[in-house]
Amino acid sequence: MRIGVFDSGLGGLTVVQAMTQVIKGAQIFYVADTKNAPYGEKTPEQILQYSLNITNYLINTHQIDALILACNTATSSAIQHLRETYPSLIIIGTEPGIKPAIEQTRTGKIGVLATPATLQGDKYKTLAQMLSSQKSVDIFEQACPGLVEQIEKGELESEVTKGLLETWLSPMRENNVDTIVLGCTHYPLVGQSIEKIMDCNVSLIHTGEAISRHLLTLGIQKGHLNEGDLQVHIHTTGEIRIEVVESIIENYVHIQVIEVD
Ligand code: DGN
Repeated sequence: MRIGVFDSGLGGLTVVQAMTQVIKGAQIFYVADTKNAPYGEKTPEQILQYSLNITNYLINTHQIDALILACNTATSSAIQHLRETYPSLIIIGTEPGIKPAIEQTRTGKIGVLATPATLQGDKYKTLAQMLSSQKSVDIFEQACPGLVEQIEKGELESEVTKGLLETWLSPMRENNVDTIVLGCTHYPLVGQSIEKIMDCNVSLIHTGEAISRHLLTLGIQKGHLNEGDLQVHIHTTGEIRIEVVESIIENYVHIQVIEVD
């Protein structure tokens, strides 16, 4: 199976990392669109155009059978259009895991951390409204502008990053939030800092595992998976921090700079 995965930068590698735990016999072609990162402050039209350019590249150059939008922001702006444009491609997006958070909270208070674009998107608002009307929970939403940039710079544990997280998380800590949805695929990379600030009284929900299981089911149904090795090829449209890549993925074939537009 040939699987294309993309994100604005390195965050989607947290999804690839989860995929490496369950998928075998496949080639993963990852695109980090660092030239256009961050997506969180771009318009939906711009994000759709970047997503189309990357998808065309992955189809034409790597003949992919499946596409994973390892980015909440791109999913909310582009997945519908991509599904209409490429009906024969398996397409899986990333959505904040509000449903599992609502199912597992004990205090009835959950937090959602995401980019401004994800929280403002209709897809997120509809999902949050629908789920919170089914079970009475308080949702503490927090947009985190600038956090993706800090992570891309490799500043996972810097004072600035910790300071931003302290500010954003303090209302959640004061209000007994016990489950936090990581609504951006970059945020698992600062998961340990989040746990520390919340005094370890919190469960973090990220979507890499659910996406991998879904892909495994679809890949098996379509007969695309075999028993061989899994290889990860990393492509980037701009600068990339190799030390951050290597802190997420231990074995990859290469890192290659590409142009997609
Ligand atoms: N990893 C992307 C997401 O899940 O939304 C980050 C988007 C961005 O570039 N801000």
